[in-house]
Amino acid sequence: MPAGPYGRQDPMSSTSHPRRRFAQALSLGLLVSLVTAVLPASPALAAPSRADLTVTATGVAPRDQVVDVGGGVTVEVEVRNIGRNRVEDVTLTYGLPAGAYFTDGNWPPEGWQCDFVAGTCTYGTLAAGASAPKLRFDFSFPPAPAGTTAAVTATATTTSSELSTANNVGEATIAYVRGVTDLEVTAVQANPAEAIVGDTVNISVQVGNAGNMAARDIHVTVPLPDGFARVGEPYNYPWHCTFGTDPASGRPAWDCVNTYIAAGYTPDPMQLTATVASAAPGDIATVTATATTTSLEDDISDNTAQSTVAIVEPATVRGTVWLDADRDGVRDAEESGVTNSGLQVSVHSDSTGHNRVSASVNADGTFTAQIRPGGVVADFYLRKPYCFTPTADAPLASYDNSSPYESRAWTNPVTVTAGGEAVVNAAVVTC
Ligand SMILES: [Ca+2]
Ligand SMILES: [Ca+2]
Ligand SMILES: [Ca+2]
Repeated sequence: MPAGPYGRQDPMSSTSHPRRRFAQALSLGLLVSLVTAVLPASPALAAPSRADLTVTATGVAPRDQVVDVGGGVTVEVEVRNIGRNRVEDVTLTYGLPAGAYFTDGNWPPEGWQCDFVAGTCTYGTLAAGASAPKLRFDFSFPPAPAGTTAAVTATATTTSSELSTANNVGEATIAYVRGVTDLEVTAVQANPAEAIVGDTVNISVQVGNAGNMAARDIHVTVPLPDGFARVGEPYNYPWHCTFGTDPASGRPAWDCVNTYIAAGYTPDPMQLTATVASAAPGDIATVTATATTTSLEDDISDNTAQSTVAIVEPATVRGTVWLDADRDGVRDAEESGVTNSGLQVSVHSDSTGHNRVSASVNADGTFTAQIRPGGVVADFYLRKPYCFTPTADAPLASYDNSSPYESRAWTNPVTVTAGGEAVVNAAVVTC
């Protein structure tokens, strides 16, 4: 088999003969010089070493779409130098549809300086192969029919010589879609869910906008439940709640207003308070909230939600604050309730400390209170010279006799059921 530069070499014989090796070396040298002679004509090396900016512009989902009534758009632009030389003094000029503008709050990334009124940004030197920090800006687009498109363009220029300027424009296409709001009453809560006559009920209503378009002039109507009396409207920002007559039903109702809820946003809930005035145990009071907007809305099936309050019989807490006259820690037959002590008793919810009711205190040291069923604690106040003392009959949770004028005590929690009764006592000695 012949060996040579144009033939297939036998690996066993290619270097075995000095003359053949010499011939190979000659041929190889010839080939190298041929290749060298041909190379300058190849396109890759024919290119002069110049800079070359490229620009890409991309709409950032979901703000690469805009609703037909007009709205917000976000576009990201990247400027890159794909050339072999650095570029200097890069200027990027934005092109926006008529009526579109940079919204407030845009800020150029590091290294860029922008004039958002003129729609231009500048950057210093960009090395060969380097990308400038991406520019991500928000725009407001004017109304246009759904199905149409509009574009944000960004065009780069430089004082440096460029290989091509055909790739210096980036364009982000923005699609117009139909805009629709979708208010949702996401929560109606009434606390407590079981109440007695006289209780304060806290009503909380949360309304959000699940649509793709901002909702305007939102009203939430909450009729006063039957048997309830309005107390007030605590701090409700961003809602503004008033109480009056609902024009639609002629019934007393709250009307809570919010001028604007952005697409996809759920503001803080509104809080309303009422007392159970004239209901009877066994009644179920219904709290209903209904949301409306003047903006376009297709689905109003989720614009109403309800909660209920069950009116239950109160529980009774009663007892005696008795004087342990012989100080033996036992309530003896002749030891009666303390008198002329200025005794005050209140009963409140164990878990929250709220829902406090004052007990009726009798001259003989007995008392009684009616309260919402659940875990409750009684606390006592009386004047000196009486001091509280824990006994087997009255195992206090804590007491404080330190004041020269008064003494205070708190019972352990007891649980009372609707219509049920619990007895809690306290013992005092003269001190
Ligand atoms: Ca270019
Ligand atoms: Ca809805
Ligand atoms: Ca005693």
